[in-house]
Amino acid sequence: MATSVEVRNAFAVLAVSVVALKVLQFLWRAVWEPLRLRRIMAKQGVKGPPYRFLFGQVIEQVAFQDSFPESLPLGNYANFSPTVTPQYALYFPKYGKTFLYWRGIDTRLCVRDAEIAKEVFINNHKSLKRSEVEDKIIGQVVGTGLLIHQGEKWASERRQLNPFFHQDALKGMVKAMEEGTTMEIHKWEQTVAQAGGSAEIDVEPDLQKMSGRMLSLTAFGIDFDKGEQIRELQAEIARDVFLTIRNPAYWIIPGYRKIPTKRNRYIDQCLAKVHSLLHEAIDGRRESVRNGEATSYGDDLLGSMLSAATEGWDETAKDFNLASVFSNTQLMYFGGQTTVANISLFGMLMLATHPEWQERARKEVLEVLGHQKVDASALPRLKLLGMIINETMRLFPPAPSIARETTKDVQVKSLMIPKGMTIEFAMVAIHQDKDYWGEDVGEFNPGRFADGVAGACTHPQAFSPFGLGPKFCLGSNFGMMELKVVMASMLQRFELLPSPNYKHHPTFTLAQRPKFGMPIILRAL
Ligand code: HEM
Ligand SMILES: *[C@@H]1O[C@H](CO)[C@@H](O)[C@H](O)[C@H]1NC(C)=O
Ligand SMILES: CC(=O)N[C@H]1CO[C@H](CO)[C@@H](O)[C@@H]1O
Repeated sequence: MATSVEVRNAFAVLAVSVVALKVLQFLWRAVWEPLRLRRIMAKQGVKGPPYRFLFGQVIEQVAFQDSFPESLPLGNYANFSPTVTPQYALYFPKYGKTFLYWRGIDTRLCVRDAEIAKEVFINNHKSLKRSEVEDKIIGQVVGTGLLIHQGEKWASERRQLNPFFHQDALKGMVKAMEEGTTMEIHKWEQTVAQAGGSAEIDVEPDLQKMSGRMLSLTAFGIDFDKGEQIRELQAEIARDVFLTIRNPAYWIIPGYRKIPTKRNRYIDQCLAKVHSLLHEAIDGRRESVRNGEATSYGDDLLGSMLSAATEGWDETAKDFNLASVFSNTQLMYFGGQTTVANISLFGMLMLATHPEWQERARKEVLEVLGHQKVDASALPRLKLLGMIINETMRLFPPAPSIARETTKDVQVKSLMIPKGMTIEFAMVAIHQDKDYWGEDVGEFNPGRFADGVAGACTHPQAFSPFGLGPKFCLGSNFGMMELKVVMASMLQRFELLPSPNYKHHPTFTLAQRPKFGMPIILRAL
């Protein structure tokens, strides 16, 4: 019979072994793997800064990012956006079209070559998975919808969601989009009128609200006030999550987000509120159909999803159930709101600083619409506006990069990318590469899109604001429509002038944004 001492000793040995195993595993991931991947890439001529234990280049990048003055010059946009993607400005000029760097212990191959990007993200997409490091960050804000899923679950959700984003389904939403713009536009009209015809307004908070309201009205319909609250909470969460990952502790303490620091607790509180608002909206609609108050779930996005969903809340089940409605509403809310807000924001800046394009765009809007409300049939005829939006997304793509991890070795022409590598598609850097765009790559010139994307650049993947491969943005048409509605409504009413108080300093939290807001002078027409 074992004595209690023997039992205790056995436990001690077991505990020590478990700890030792964990330590070894960690060292393997934090030392062996980075150096192994570095060696394989170095042999193939891919270079980069040296691996720094645990932190990689995080500290260097944050310091570089913080070294820039508050206000950067406007005009040359082919500078690898150093305040947004410091890694590109630091290493592309030094190492060429591909380089290796570390985000914490995560080894990343940065690619500014559209052909390699096509081979990897489109032709070899089956050998990729989403980056766990990245999903741990972004998943806190967007939840677990389509964006995060892969494999069969992704394919079945994507099939279910696709019909809601077909051109025909979207046409019915233009009216709600237009309604979403009216509140801020009226506010601006009043402010401008009271100030005697022209006024300086920080349009950032207003465009955020406008974009949120457009989505609330199309997606949430009758519950649009819940949508508003969700938008505000998600913005808070995004800000705090991104402050968290600037802290080196995040990168070395496993489970850092579970430590009850003030900020961690705040993020959790906001998340809990988002969840309860989503539950209220979903339960509310189901309740009113069940008790006969309503005959259907409604024809907005939430209603359409609810009609298609099966009962049950199983996130892992293959079918499109209530958990899928929940998570995809949370995802679209964030994915659809900040992107559109941020593009319209930089679009306004570009129009204010390029009066010749502003004039031409206004002329087109007035020819197509006069002073009528924007409607679905007018949108395809706003061609110049489409070019201006594309040129804005080229220079200020809300998602400046897209990352995936290889699940097996991938051979791309003469380059062998080993399993376990994170591949970072350097979208904003490819958008700024003169090899694809020509000598005027640093200028804002919507004219380059006169013959569409094919006429603007020399490689189809050199312009990828909506991503590339099967996970291409589901809401790209939806977003383009919203952007046209916003820009057209604005151009009908105001002349935009640059403000001397604007400080150009784009940053990245989960999408590009101006660090110090976006004051623009609006003058009534
Ligand atoms: C107009 C601005 C927008 C831009 C620039 C944009 C950009 C992107 C990008 C780059 C991706 C791919 C991410 C990746 O591969 O990791 C993506 C995915 C996605 N976007 Fe958008 N987006 C926009 C608007 C919208 C809107 C308005 C919605 C919905 C209402 C939306 C919903 C989605 C969804 C659901 C996915 C995931 C697709 C999948 O994984 O299959 N987006 N978006
Ligand atoms: C703008 O970009 C989108 C997405 O890549 C494309 O479908 C559209 O044709 C482009 N429009 C113009 C005018 O270039
Ligand atoms: C105007 C606007 O909505 N800007 C947003 C851009 O994206 C960041 C983060 O995703 C938001 O915090 C900004 O509010």
